[in-house]
Amino acid sequence: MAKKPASIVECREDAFRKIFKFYKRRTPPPDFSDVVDFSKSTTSDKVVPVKMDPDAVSDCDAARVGLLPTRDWRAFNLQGYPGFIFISNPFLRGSQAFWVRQCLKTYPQKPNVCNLDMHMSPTDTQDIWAKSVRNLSRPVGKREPKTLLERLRWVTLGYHYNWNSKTYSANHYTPFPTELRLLSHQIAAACGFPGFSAEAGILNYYRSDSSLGIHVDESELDHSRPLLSFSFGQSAIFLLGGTQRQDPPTAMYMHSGDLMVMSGQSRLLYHAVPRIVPAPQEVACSWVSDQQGGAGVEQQVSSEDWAVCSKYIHSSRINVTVRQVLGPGQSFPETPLPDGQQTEGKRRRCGYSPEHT
Ligand SMILES: O=C(O)CCC(=O)C(=O)O
Ligand SMILES: [Mn+2]
Repeated sequence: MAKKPASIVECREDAFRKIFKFYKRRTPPPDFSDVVDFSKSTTSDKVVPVKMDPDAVSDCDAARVGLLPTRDWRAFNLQGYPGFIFISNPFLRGSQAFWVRQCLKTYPQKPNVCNLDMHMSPTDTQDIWAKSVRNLSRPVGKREPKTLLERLRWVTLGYHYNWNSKTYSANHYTPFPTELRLLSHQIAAACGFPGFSAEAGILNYYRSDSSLGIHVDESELDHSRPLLSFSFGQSAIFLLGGTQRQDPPTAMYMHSGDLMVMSGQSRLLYHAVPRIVPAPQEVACSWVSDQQGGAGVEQQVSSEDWAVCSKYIHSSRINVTVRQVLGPGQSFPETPLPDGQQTEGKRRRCGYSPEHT
């Protein structure tokens, strides 16, 4: 067969990056009309409604972690992406406040690990929330330099992801947060993965100008388990591609409260976040009352804490991914690779934690 001219090969190789750059572009702003929006009652033939297993999670267990009964979830498959499930905000009204508070106040605390630990002493990163709140209440204009909360980019939980070697290891583990484990367990069970065990978490904190580069999540040792992703705050354009960089991705909105489950053939697909976009008005308006009125998890959030959280999510986005690292009975390889070294297969993540333009 005749060899393709270099320009055509390059063009095919660039398919994901081209679309990534298209959505990242500031001037002129891109046309968003092709972006799938699962929050709208869409009739697109790409979007296929799917029913959750009604018996997998009791209404009481769901409510305990702030979820609607599974029969009321609006869940979808996407044509061409077997194993990909999108659940459009299955949270009870008001319960996102609890999860946002956990992501901003609780999970950045020790013994969890965050980006600030890379260049600050443990004492300086000891109580990110308290140190930031103190500064946030200063008069506007006298708030330089940025608070630690504003400088937070990522937090890792459970088996702490090593960004250099792109691996997890047995000797860098701290207990995975119980309530997030429970939430993940229930979502996975409803999607047909009753044995899911939340072992590692990566939280990404995005400002309005942040993006997340094209990558595949393949560092987990068992890929037969789903990867769960939760979003809070501002919306994102999420790109879901194929197994090759030259496969053009599908663009979709991820709004506050939305969940994604990447499993089966979709577990190892290229994906990226080229852009953060303002939350639709009805979503942002619902946060105003998020801390009031209910009888569930949001009641654990004080109005002082909610004032800080609500201010934060009005300009930022938080994404939480939860992963099972090991299969049943599996253990880490005896001799982990030295720090900074990686295998060929692990090299596909680039620009992994949020970047800012
Ligand atoms: O922010 C997102 O929606 C994606 C995050 C992600 O892909 C990751 O943490 O691996
Ligand atoms: Mn990812």
